[in-house]
Amino acid sequence: MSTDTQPQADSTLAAEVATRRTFAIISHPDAGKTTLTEKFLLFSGAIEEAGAVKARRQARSTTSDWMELERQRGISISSTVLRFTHGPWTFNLLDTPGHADFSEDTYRTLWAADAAVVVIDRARGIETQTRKLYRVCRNRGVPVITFINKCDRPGRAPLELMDEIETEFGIQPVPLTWPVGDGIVYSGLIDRQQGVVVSVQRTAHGASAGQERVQPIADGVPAGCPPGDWQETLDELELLDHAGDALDPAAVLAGRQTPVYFGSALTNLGVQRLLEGFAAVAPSPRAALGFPDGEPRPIDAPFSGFVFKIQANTDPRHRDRIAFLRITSGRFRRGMTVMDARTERPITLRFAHELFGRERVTIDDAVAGDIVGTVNANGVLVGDTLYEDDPVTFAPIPTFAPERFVTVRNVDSGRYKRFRLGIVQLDEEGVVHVLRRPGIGDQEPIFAAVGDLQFEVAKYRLENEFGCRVELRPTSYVAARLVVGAHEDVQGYGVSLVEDSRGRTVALFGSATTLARLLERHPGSVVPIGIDASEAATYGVAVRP
Ligand SMILES: Nc1nc2c(ncn2[C@@H]2O[C@H](COP(=O)(O)OP(=O)(O)OP(=O)(O)O)[C@@H](O)[C@H]2O)c(=O)[nH]1
Ligand SMILES: [Mg+2]
Repeated sequence: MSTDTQPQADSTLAAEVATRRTFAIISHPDAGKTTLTEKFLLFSGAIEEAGAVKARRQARSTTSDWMELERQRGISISSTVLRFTHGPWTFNLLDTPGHADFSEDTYRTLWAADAAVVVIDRARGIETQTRKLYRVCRNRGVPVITFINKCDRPGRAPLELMDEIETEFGIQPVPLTWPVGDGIVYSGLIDRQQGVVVSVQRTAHGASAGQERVQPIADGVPAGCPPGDWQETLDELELLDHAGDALDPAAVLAGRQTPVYFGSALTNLGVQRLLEGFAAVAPSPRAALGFPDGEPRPIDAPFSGFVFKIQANTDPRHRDRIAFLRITSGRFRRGMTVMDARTERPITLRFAHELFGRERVTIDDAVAGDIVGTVNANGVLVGDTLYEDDPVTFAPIPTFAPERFVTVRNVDSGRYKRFRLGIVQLDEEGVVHVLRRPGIGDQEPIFAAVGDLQFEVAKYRLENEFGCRVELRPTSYVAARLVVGAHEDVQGYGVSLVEDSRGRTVALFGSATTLARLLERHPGSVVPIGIDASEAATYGVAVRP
């Protein structure tokens, strides 16, 4: 393009954006999010063997230490971004951790998603964490597609689960597939739209995509299915047909309906139907709203995006810091220079990576809706808006109010420099929040978190990535508040005043009674930091309508 002419209209941009589906997989721990993520990759041909994403973690050469921790614990401790294509669509998938202690990470990640797949364990029904996350989606206007997993095992009656979704979530479930059989003798699905029964031949642990066996419902009892189970399913289908709830994409987008798919991530049953059904109904990226004026930034406006996650040392061979960027408008080009709305300083996005699990593929080009990781975008923080040409700022991503506090001691004083580097890094990533006491500063900071597992991760990473030896000691603090009034008002209530990384004064309280007493005497002297984890659900509305 010559420099003396106006930039050409980007004629293919809108068409490309329309193929994007950017979504998070969320649920209570252990429902099968990571397993489902792997199966999506399998069906899209991005990997040939399920377990590959996990297997890569085990390969010493590419694994990072905290992934090792994930493997040891068998849980996800941090969200993962994956990009893959299937049919006409390009998916940006965000696999989130289910554990409540990591809910802040899950929440930040949901900020970058246009839709969510909620996974429910068929035997367990709707669990606590799922309920909370569901509320977050509803309040943020994120459409939800429901996957009822583990249908290869005995579980609850499907009609009962539909009732539970309707009463608990206040949303109308529209089942598009329906389970057949008890999961032991036979496990299959009815595809209600196509009028067929589907089962899959199991492969070893569902490792590769099993061959689907499909037959019309009218052909009668499928091979291997006890006739009683078959009849029961037909009766249930009749009830569903009678209720006549049809899928209405507009109602899904408005949060009044959730399409429901049954299946088993482990045995591949129903996974492809879920993915394709999801793609058909989930929204493509829409204009994001500027903050605080609420002006939409059209997807074909000049480049803009926001950082929702920072992660360092994903690959010990590189030892770098990746800023995960959700593109909200325009086209991203490697090497482009953009403005950071917070610092009002330009930065050049030199190395951009498409993220495939923990592998990286350098990319030159991405569009609104895509998620890219830019390496060594120094100075960029979570919540920062980046833009080209017309300025814009997006809503800040709220942090959760910490409820747990420990002091951290660097045992090996020779490693002090590394220790300091480490705590700054962990603070920036939001693994924990770091608070410093006057006069002590980084010598013995306080880690603040939503849950104790965050401390375990922080300690593990300080030791394994930064080579420090640290000691964590419990404290008696139970709450933290930002001091907005006069310090003298707050002192004398047995509180400790500390500083957070943004230089704000934070009061730490040893009991809820002290806090209540202070607020009685000096109302408004302190305010919550971020949001209460239990309030997270309602907060989304205020920030991002
Ligand atoms: N029987 C059966 N087991 C499954 C299925 N899907 C997942 N699992 C198992 O359930 C366990 C948890 O699976 P994950 O995929 O790690 O669950 P997750 O939701 O990612 O868990 P967190 O990330 O820790 O919240 C593993 O042992 C899986 O093998 C399924 O369809 N059937
Ligand atoms: Mg997981």
